[in-house]
Amino acid sequence: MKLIGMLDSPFVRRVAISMRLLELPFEHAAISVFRGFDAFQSINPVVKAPTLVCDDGSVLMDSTLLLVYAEALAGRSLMPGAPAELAHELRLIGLALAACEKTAQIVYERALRPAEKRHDPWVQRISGQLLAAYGELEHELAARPLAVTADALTQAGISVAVAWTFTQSVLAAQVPATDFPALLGHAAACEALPLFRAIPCDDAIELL
Ligand SMILES: N[C@@H](CCC(=O)N[C@@H](CS)C(=O)NCC(=O)O)C(=O)O
Repeated sequence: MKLIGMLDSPFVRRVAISMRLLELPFEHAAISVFRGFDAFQSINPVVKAPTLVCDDGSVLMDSTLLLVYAEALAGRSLMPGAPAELAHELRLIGLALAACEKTAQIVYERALRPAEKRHDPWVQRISGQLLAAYGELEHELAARPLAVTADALTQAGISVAVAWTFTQSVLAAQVPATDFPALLGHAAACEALPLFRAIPCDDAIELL
């Protein structure tokens, strides 16, 4: 099984950390969807990170779908089974994924779109959505902290920490850490775990 994509992508990183936690062996190929476009395209013509090449040759994409497959392989889930707990978990994951998506959109706007073609209302909109996602997450974590030990970590715990670290690595000025103490504490505790340290968010952000 081979996971394709850079670890500076939160979508790739949450899958890599989850697969490690699920004790699934896999190879990792750090191919960029930008700098490595041709190599990526030869594996997955759609060029989406993460991509998973299964042992039978199937090519899967989308982090959430990869995690469905990984959990089926592992025979266990990183999510609670009881509906009320699951709804809470899914809400946190949805907020974290929205934060990742909005962060990536802002990075793409800044790095890829020529300045004269930027549309400020759109940038304002996605910036507001990003802050809204982290505002909601902060509220949730302040009321009910997530577990941060390797044996109690859930998918929400992983995805929230990965999202926060990603945004802080590229947009720290736009999302001041001091405004989000619960998120800061959760991510710091997760990033200190050997599991997270083994799969670091690449320092050299080079457009995912
Ligand atoms: N919903 C997808 C989002 C994945 C995504 O947007 N990945 C980015 C890298 S961070 C990508 O593939 N960008 C290239 C593109 O969309 O053309 C997931 O959860 O995997």
